[in-house]
Amino acid sequence: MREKVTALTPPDNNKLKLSKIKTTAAGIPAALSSMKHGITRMGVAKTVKSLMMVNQQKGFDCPGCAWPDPSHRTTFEFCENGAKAIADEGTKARVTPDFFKKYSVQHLSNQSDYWLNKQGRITNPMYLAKDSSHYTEISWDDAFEKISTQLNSLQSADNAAFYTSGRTSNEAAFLYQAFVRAFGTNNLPDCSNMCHESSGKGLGATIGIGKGTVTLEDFNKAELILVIGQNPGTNHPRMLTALRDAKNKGAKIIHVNPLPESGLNRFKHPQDYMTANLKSTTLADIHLQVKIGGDAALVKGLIKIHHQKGGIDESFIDSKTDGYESMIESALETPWDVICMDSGLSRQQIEHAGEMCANSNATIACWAMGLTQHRNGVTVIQEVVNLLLMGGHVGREGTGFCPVRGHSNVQGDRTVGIWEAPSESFLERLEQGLGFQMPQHHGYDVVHAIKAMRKGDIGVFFCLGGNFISASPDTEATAEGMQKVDLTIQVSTKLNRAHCITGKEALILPCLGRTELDITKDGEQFVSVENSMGIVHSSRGGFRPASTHLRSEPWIVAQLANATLGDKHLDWLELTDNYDNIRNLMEKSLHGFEDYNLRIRNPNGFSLPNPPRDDQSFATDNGKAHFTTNPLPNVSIDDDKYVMMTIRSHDQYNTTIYDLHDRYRGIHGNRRVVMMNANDMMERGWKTRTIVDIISHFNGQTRKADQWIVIPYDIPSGNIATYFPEANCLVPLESTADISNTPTSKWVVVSLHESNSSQEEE
Ligand SMILES: Nc1nc2c(c(=O)[nH]1)N[C@H]1C(S)=C(S)[C@@H](COP(=O)(O)OP(=O)(O)OC[C@H]3O[C@@H](n4cnc5c(=O)[nH]c(N)nc54)[C@H](O)[C@@H]3O)O[C@H]1N2
Ligand SMILES: Nc1nc2c(c(=O)[nH]1)N[C@H]1C(S)=C(S)[C@@H](COP(=O)(O)OP(=O)(O)OC[C@H]3O[C@@H](n4cnc5c(=O)[nH]c(N)nc54)[C@H](O)[C@@H]3O)O[C@H]1N2
Ligand SMILES: [Mo]
Repeated sequence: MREKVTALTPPDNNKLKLSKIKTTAAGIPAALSSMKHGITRMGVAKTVKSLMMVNQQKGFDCPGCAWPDPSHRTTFEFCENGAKAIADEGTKARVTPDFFKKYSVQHLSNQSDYWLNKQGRITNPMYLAKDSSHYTEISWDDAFEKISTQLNSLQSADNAAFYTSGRTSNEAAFLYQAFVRAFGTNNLPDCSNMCHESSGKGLGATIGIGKGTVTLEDFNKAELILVIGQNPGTNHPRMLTALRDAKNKGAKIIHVNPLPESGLNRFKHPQDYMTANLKSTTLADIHLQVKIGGDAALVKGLIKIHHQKGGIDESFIDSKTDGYESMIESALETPWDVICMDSGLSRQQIEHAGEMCANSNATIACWAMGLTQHRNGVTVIQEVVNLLLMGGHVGREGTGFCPVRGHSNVQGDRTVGIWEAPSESFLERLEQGLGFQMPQHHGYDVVHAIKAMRKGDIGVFFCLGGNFISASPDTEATAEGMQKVDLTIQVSTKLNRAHCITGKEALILPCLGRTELDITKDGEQFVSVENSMGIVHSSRGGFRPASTHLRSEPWIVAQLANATLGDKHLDWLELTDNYDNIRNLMEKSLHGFEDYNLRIRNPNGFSLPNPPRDDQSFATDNGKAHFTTNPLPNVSIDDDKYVMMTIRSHDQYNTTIYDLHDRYRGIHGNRRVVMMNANDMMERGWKTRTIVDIISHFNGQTRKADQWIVIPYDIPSGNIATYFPEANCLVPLESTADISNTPTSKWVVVSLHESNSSQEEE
């Protein structure tokens, strides 16, 4: 019998240690940490070899993030957190069939995320039968037989959903969407729905492409760089090198964030020590410590000042845009007291930053989850678009939009068809290339997939990577839905909570990671990925796979398709003998992939078409970039409540917890903390380490998470921060961004209550 499993992340009951917030990012501690993570998990030789292969032209793309590689690379093109991602995949530890014999699913679900990940690489396909307590080994053939039987017995293809996480290569993702559409549905939810969906929607509607418009070279030409709502020191460390270089060439940087994130303060490139250069660089010229959700108000203020101080590109506005008059009128009508109240900033601070915008001839705006995961995620990005369009800061050197993507191929996955709401023209081209008809009606995104599961409308849920249970909002609601599904399948490298909270039957299909050799009938294969700046390039693994039973993602998808549909749509198996075959098909089916097999062999890859960047043209309804007029969001909350954002620590990759430290923020050993303003703590009579329960409030419903440790932190009054995935149980399923439907992981209204029992003693 299967016993009750735990969907909520159990705490690691270690002692919390606090140290000062770091003012300098990277430096020697980062170099040491890279080596330590590598050596303890992979050994010395593999650590050195892997660090020399990552992001090299003949090596593999770092699975850490989607930041691009410079065309003139050094021998070491990695950062501390990329090194951790590689060590995590290259670990010597193994999760074998014996491991699953020893531990029941219930036992596993009681372990923390940190423990689960630490157990190592999954070595064999595993099956969890209905009502059974343990996974048992299964052959690949039997696994595909089970999946295809279930898929083919569904009433409608729409009773299946197919999730993708953003590490999947272009080749695997393209084949996967082709299979899903041949099967008959557009139910292709992906991690992007929880991530940069708001950026895609916001940019698509205004500049005609849902992607960024800058290149790495633009950073060297920029006069002003806005870094809004992101923590590059932790999540995109190689971006700090680009910011440092920009800074050395005279650019100014404005950091907009409720937290004083260390990376934006001072940066010391670890490799500088090799040249005995001991200086660190100050990055941000000003830090605007905006209140959570206050960016829309701030940008309205910046627009007002920009308008007043000049620097407006009238000829660009006249010839290439529309909507300026109404946008500017609305900004000018917005009273300063509202702007200051909502943003939490003084008029003087905004004036200073606004003048910097007006004085810059070349501005770049970068952002990440601090903007996208809000109810107004789409419109706040459109405010940033308004600000840059005013000065014509797009499609010129040193200017443009830079949504900084998360997963290393999340952008590529969408480009090649992982899209639950495909446009007619996209489908038409796919149909032409692939030669079969596709379903036109849109499918489920992440939140709609969870709702469909909860209604019992999903019979098969297939996940190509990721950790759906822990990444999704409202953990308990998601778990309830997942447990109603008949069969869930996880294609995975490492153990995670999604292997514990499953459908009635479940399969784990273990796959090769980015760093591993992929050899097919036709020899060694490489795959391709697209970085955050629209450059498509190759990635080739170099290590012996963690187990002989592992298979590549393209192979797994092709077997799945063949078992389910036979070869009536495509010869799936032949396609994966040699990935050039898949790329030939992609060339025929996708815009911008001409001569794919040739161009992907360029050492630096190639750029996809990007009309705003290429020639300042905008593929919108009327060929103009649109200024938009957006009302300010309502950011007022009751006096006894706080706004909570759920963020990443320095030692995690999304739901993968590498370790229990958040070095730059000075938080060590325990992740169950609430970062809180010291005055707010005093008002409640709370000291450091007071234990509280958090209750989130939404539409009259409440959700509760017990036993969190309060610590004082440099954060605006009324705001608090917690780590995800622990706090995900507090993010309401219904609380999503308008238009993009992204969960509002950075805007959760909560109350805090001193807990009766104490978790730890000093
Ligand atoms: N090492 C490592 N690298 C990663 C990841 C990882 O987990 N670990 N994850 C990858 C993925 S998938 C992604 S999407 C990216 C995520 O990269 P980030 O977006 O940098 O990640 P978060 O930790 O969510 O940080 C959000 C930042 O926004 C700020 N913020 C929150 N709310 C607001 C707001 O209302 N306004 C403003 N201005 N700022 C706000 C927070 O203080 C924080 O600094 O990183 C990618 N890279
Ligand atoms: N509260 C809150 N929730 C959030 C966020 C937040 O900021 N706050 N951020 C959201 C964001 S931006 C994102 S992108 C999502 C992330 O959501 P996901 O992408 O679903 O989650 P990950 O934690 O990145 O997935 C980790 C798992 O992927 C598997 N994996 C790793 N490498 C590979 C590989 O090469 N192939 C395959 N098949 N599997 C692999 C491993 O088994 C690992 O356990 O979470 C979202 N959830
Ligand atoms: Mo993400």
